[in-house]
Amino acid sequence: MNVLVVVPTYNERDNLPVLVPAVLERSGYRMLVADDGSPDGTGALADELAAEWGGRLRVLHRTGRRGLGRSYVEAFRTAIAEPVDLVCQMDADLSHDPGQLPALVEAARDHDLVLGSRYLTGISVVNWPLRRIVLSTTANFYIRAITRLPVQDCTGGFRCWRREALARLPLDRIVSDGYSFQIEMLWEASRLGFRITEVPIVFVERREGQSKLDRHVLLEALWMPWRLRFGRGRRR
Ligand SMILES: Nc1nc2c(ncn2[C@@H]2O[C@H](COP(=O)(O)OP(=O)(O)OP(=O)(O)O)[C@@H](O)[C@H]2O)c(=O)[nH]1
Ligand SMILES: [Mg+2]
Repeated sequence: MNVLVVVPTYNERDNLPVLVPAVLERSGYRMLVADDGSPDGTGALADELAAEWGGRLRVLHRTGRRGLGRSYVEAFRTAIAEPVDLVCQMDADLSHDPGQLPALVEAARDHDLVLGSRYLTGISVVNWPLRRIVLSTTANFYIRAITRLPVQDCTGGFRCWRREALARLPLDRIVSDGYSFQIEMLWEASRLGFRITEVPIVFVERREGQSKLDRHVLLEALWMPWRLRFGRGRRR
């Protein structure tokens, strides 16, 4: 299987040099970094890493308004035009363990979308303060209750798509900027009747750099389930 791993970055200069070799140590894997003009120089660092790794790492330098959703949409548009079987997505902050990529890839043999799930076997998060655990589990409960999406972890960013399936998603309809992007993509995948499954992952809180989770991102994620359920047609 040929795998392209898409990684959005904003101020991840301490994390990216650790992540890249950990992903690319496997043959058949390539990476696409989508940097949003990080003030800390992550983009330039990514270019240096790309020179080191030859054609296996490419960097997309975004201009214009920054945003996680926008970055993913742009990167996925590039990814679906690539000659790969699978497109994975993961955070750059080492919260997602590259060692768990093969498990996602394996499950994608007979699924269109594989979700790395923190909530499949209890709650698998390391170093999260209690308030983050409460926030995330409550958010997931709330999102599932409104959207009736049949999965445990609707907001995670560690996923694997079959490229052909990803190419069928209406990327131009995606409006989320923050991490409610993950909810929207999952909703569209579910509407299209994709074969979706979850595999357990362990999520480790970032050690370096800062979280970009802010009030706007949270409000967007609270609003999005209602918008999806009532504003954009019901799930089949
Ligand atoms: N290109 C781009 N990447 C972003 C943006 N915001 C966040 N990211 C990246 O998206 C990934 C997830 O962001 P985080 O800040 O870790 O958000 P989070 O995982 O929800 O929050 P924490 O759990 O606190 O780390 C990381 O790789 C970030 O660098 C953005 O506006 N543009
Ligand atoms: Mg993170």
